[in-house]
Amino acid sequence: GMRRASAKIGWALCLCASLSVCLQDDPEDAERTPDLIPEDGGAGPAAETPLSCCGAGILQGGARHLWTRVFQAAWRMPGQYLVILQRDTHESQVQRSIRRLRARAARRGQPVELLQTFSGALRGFLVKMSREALQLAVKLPHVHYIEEDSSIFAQSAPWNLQRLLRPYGDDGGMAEVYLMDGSVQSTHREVEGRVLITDFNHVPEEDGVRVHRQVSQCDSHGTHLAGVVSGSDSGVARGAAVNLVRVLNCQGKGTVSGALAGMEYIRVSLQARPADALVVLLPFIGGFSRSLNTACRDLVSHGAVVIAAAGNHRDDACLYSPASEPEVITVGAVNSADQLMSQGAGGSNFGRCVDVFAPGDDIVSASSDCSTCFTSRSGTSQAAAHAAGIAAVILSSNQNVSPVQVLQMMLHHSIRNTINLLPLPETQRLNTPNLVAKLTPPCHSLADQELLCRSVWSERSGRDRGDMAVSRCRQGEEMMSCSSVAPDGARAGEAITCVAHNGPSGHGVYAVARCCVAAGLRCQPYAGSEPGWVAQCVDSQQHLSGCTSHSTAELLSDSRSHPGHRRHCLAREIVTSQAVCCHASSLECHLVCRGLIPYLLLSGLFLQVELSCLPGWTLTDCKAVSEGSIVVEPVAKDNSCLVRGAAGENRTAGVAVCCRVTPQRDPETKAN
Ligand SMILES: [Ca+2]
Repeated sequence: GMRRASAKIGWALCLCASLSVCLQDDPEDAERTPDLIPEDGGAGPAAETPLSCCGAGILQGGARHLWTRVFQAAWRMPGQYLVILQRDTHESQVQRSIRRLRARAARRGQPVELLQTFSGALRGFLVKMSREALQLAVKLPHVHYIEEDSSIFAQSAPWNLQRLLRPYGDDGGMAEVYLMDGSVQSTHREVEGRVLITDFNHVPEEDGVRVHRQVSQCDSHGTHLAGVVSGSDSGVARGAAVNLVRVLNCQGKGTVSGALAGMEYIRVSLQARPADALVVLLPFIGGFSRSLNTACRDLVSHGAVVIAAAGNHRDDACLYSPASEPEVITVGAVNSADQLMSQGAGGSNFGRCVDVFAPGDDIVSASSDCSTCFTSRSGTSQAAAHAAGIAAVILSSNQNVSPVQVLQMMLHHSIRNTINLLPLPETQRLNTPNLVAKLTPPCHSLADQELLCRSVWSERSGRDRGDMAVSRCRQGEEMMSCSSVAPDGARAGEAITCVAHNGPSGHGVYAVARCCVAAGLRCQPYAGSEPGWVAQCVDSQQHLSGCTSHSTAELLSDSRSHPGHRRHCLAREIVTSQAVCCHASSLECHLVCRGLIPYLLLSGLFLQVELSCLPGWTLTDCKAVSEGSIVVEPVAKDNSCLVRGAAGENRTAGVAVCCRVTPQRDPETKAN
């Protein structure tokens, strides 16, 4: 009784206890600590893990999560655990940890079966063991966290054959696409000669005792996707080479541990034979997995463009992996009318973790029924395969573009504001991107010639006073503004963060960073020296791209400063202002400022103004300036800035900053 009660009362205490045990490394202490792992079905902190660990998260003090498993109970694989060790753990220490775990478990009559070791992006091992042995594993030295293995699933389902896709006109011949899927019928006429089946194969057994196994069924998902990526009639990038890494079985099911092993295989192949243009396509989904997201991030840091299905659960994509990983390009699905794909009770996932949507409904491509057969399928897998094809084309026609530049170019050429987001939950309408990916116009190379920006939304902060939300730009991007308060900003060369604070009676805030790429772009924040002081760009070469503000004395719901001049950010008495100042060759920035005007909505009269940048200019900042104390909501969406306030307040204005990098003229053209 006491044991259970103490486990329920203080998780933080339990974890602290286990940490001190780790440090002392005294096996006998283990007997005296309470259970660290909640029982199945119990409402333990593990159930909250996906939310608190997800993406650009909320800063929360307290317990270190040592144990994690997916939110979706049916996808869990109890008894199979990924023991992830600290990053700098030496190979010999990994082996020692395994031996130690086995020895300790053996003393208690608990067998531990080692299934796999990881020595790539993650250090650790996969074991089959009991819950009792798991209690011992948590206390091993060097343990970073333990994740219960879980299932991942292909994200498409057969659909009626209705029409053939009009073939696209580019080839993507320089790019190599690693497809992590089931198998592919490499002799299909659509993909013949372009698909390599690698020797990697790591899949769970099919469910059910008497599975009617048809070879063509095993191939159906992968063959269809390979066709969407590079099929000669139905493909987006018809010249791209596809390498299959088999992580899904004939039922379209795999495991997180299998996917991790597959990514390690790709990593090793890359080290042996570096590729200039590499895309990794992950057309599956599982519950939120810290280890899977880490492995994706690692592939991106090695130069791969990693593209994942958003998932077909009509749900927040942030609750799933690899969809929730910010460094991954997460793709939702739309139908031929550019509306969200729906499939019975399911449909495309959405939310801030989705980067872009792509065609994913009723897509005709290669069928594994015969070498000349076609079929129609729907799903976010198909959408992700489209995006992978587009990425292959971008990579093939632009030398040396980074993964984040590929994302920015894909967003820049997307079709805007066609999706009706009203059916989504209210909190998801604001941060779901209204963008449908399409192919870059041929011969239109943009890399390094334009300023490209996107909005990056944080998770919503908690509702308590002082709760914070953090948004981060990806590696290679510069933050040109932060739409809420930023107390610390960033120093040049460090990770740039955008922090928003919840007000005294607030209901949670978002931090929205404007993250941009351009040749030689460098941004730096300058804070006013004291509250109430003007913040300004000191270098005459720099341009003001945005203003942020915060108050240490009092958290205010109305504490936004604004760019009062071209190079200044004004601040009110107790507010510290910060100017974000950027430099790039031929960068120009200007302010757009306009008062709010009455606007009638169904719910009543509002004051509103929408500010847009002129063609060729990119929105970097969007703020509301108010002399009153009303709640105003500035929202930077795509290339326009929407400011809304309550009726009766007429001293409110919207302020936007628009910037551009003028394309460098060819000196020879100039001479003529
Ligand atoms: Ca992303």
